[in-house]
Amino acid sequence: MIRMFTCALSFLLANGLSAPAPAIGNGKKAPRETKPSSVLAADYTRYPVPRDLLDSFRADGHVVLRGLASHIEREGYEPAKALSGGAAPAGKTVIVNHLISATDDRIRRLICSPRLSAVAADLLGVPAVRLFSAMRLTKAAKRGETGIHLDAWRWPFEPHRALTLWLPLTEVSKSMGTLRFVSGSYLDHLVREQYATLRREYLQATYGNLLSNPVKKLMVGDATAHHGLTVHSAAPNHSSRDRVALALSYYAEGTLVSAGEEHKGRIERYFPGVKPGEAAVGPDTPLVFDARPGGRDEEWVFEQAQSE
Ligand SMILES: O=C(O)CCC(=O)C(=O)O
Repeated sequence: MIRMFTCALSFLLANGLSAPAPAIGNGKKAPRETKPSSVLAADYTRYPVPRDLLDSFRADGHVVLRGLASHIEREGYEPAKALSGGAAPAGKTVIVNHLISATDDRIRRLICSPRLSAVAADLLGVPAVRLFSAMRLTKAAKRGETGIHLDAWRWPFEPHRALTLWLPLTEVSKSMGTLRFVSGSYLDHLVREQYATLRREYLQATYGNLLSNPVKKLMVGDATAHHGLTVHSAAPNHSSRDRVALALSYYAEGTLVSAGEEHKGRIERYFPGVKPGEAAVGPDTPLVFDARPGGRDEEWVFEQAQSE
């Protein structure tokens, strides 16, 4: 609940709208902030996804978005980077820090940013999206590759309209472990129908040779986006520096909770009280972009990519 509130508050501030007036010592309400803060308002700028990138996301299930995070979003990079990471658990190459409950305003503005969530909506060809997870991913110097996988394995909802934005928090080159994708894999019939039961060994044997790395280098503010059913992995970090990135996963409003037994624990955690087949709405999966009629972002021109 708190998370939903703080995302909503970040949104209000980013839009220069009035936040609820805080109570002051004598019980009276403090005067409302009526003027938008130009700095925060600047957060709410549109990143128009060019048609060719929408088309290539539809065809390939991944795309590179240069300069996606404006300077305001990047403001959140420093505190996100500064979080202490701890050690990678045995057998893992990447340290994961969950940021969804972060209290630092700059991190909250970053993970709830309408600029980022609007791009997720445009790529998916839907008018509204929820944020499912926000993770800082650290691959320490000299650590090996992130195994081939599907993000949908971890998602307790139907993943056909869902994606992850991966934003490096420091400049990264290919040799530091950027993501590698199998183009078009998210359209494979088998992947779409049986993603939950496919094993890593199967993905490796079937797609391992088809993984390709679309970029030599990503600057701070650049991002890659991949569909939840795109087969992918990440290269080893050959450098002597940690590779730190942010992964934000979004799903379309209207998505349903999955039916499989394997999702039971996550359904209880993310969607308490919601049954398989019902709308995937939970207290920790805030609606971060809504351009439906009457929705918060209705005035934004929605660049409708054809729905799948
Ligand atoms: O950062 C990594 O090494 C892996 C990230 C990944 O696979 C993802 O964000 O889906």
